[in-house]
Amino acid sequence: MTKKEIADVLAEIGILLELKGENPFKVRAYSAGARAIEGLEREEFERLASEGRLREVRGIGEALSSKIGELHSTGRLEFLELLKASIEPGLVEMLKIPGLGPKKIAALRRDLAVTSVPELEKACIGGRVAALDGFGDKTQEKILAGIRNVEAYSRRHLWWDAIQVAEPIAAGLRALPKVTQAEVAGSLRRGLETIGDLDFIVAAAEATPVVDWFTGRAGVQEVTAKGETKASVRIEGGIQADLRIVPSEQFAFALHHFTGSKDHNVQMRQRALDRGMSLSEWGLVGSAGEGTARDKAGHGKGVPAAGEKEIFRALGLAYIPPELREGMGEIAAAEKGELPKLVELADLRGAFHNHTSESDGGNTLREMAAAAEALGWDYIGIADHSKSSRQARGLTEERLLRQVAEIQALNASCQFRTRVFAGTECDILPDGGLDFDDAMLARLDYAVVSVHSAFGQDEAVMTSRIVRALEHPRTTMLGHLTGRLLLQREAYRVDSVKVIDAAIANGVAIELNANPYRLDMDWRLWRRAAERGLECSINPDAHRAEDLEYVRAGINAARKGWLTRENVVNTRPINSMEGWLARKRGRR
Ligand code: DGT
Ligand code: CA
Ligand code: CA
Ligand code: ZN
Repeated sequence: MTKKEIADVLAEIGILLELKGENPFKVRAYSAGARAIEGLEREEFERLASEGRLREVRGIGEALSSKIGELHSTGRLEFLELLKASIEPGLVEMLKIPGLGPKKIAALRRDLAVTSVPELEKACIGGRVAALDGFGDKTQEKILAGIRNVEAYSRRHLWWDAIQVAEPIAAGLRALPKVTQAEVAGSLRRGLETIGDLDFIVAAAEATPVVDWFTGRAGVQEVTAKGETKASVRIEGGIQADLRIVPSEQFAFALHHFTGSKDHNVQMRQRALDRGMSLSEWGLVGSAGEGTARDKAGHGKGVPAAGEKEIFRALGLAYIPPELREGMGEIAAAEKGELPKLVELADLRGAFHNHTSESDGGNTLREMAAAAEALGWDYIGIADHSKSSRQARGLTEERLLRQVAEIQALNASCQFRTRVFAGTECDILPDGGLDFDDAMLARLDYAVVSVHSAFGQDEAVMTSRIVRALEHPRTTMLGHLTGRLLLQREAYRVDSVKVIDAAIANGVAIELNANPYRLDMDWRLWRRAAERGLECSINPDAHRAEDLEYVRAGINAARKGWLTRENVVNTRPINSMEGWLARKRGRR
């Protein structure tokens, strides 16, 4: 297990102990231990752990060091497994409800004997939660709303999580004998930000062994349907997955049909009808009376298609990439040959919104630069939090100046091929002012400005607050426009169109925050905005070195937003990027 995984386990133990109402000192020992581990450099941790010297670290005692040792060498911990088994699963489930921490849950269990979400819901409706010490009407209302959100959200999954589950299954299907092709279709292939279920389409000469493999895999929790050529299962994380097996001559049609979207399919079918044909998951056939040959079942003879390209071509269309198949004008554009050349992962040369351990990140400046270099990036921008974001250990002017000097020294040392830009993720204060003054901002290469407080402002106030920040001459780009967390937290209320107008008018880019929970600004807004001249920066908002890979999710969303390489500023080579940043620094 890695340092980060071990720290997560310790933090989890702390939470579970607190949930059980254990002694606060014991609880604190685990959360402090987690922080102590996180604070160590990776090499240092590895050395101390393998030499059995973790006790030398402040905040790690005898009990903790032996548990960390067990985790480090075996990847398991008997203590944790016993602990989990001793807690009602309903209590752990309650942790997902916003506003409910372990301490409150322990109190609910102690005073109301509530041990599951449905029981808690009942207690809220009956007003018994509000009557408890430290709860009150407002908390009770919030819990009830939270329960309903969790229910609504638990039916869908993040694209990022779903793809990690789906890719090994698709690879496993491809590796089966007699399987010629296998793809994930559905919303996952379209790159939608959340996924209802997975849809696998397989071309195989023989279906039974494929169905057996799919339903018998380790990790299948439940087989919900099993037929000759299809099956449905529930797998790890509660994700549903559908499988369909077709003969290879039908594969392209089935893949197209089950990729969807529904709206896209409806429009494609209508187009086929308008041309005297009929399109379905089985094929594309000429209708009766057109002199087409007919098979034994009376169907017209099908148009052959080795791939989806041929299906589109047969209907007079250019190939439409799956990301665009949302029934939002892609067919008209394909007919006129006006589909955009979509931006690709390989086009990215760097990214700007990244944190280090100086604020709330998990890796040092040097580690972030090394990770960017490993990705082949020409540049990486560091944008740690600003001083008002206290919970994220935001940097004061003094600390930021020190970081700028460190970045300059690192660049001068030429240790990495990747150039580091010095920036900030500067809080937009509740009145729209920025968290740093002009003199401070002038020392930086750029400023990402973001809202991290006063989410409850009404729409007009929030909108003019953000617009004011965009009008600031030192603002380079706007971070996470709406603050939404997919499946977790609603967006704050803001007039996106007014914000986009202001960004264009002030030559400010808006980020496409590539964190899989954010993907903010939403892809649905990008096409129109980019047509009107808005520039996009695809930003991982990385808090750890491996988070830089989130740009993959960002590229997905950008493609869904019809963006080309020209629309995305961080596809620029370094010289042109420097020029673009410098505009805002009054040098040109
Ligand atoms: P999801 O799973 O909710 O994230 O969304 P999808 O798009 O993966 O939808 P799903 O799994 O229900 O079905 C996969 C594709 O199959 C869908 O995108 C289009 C096609 N499909 C399913 N039901 C219908 C339908 O009633 N009419 C049409 N035209 N296509 C359908
Ligand atoms: Ca699906
Ligand atoms: Ca499905
Ligand atoms: Zn932020």
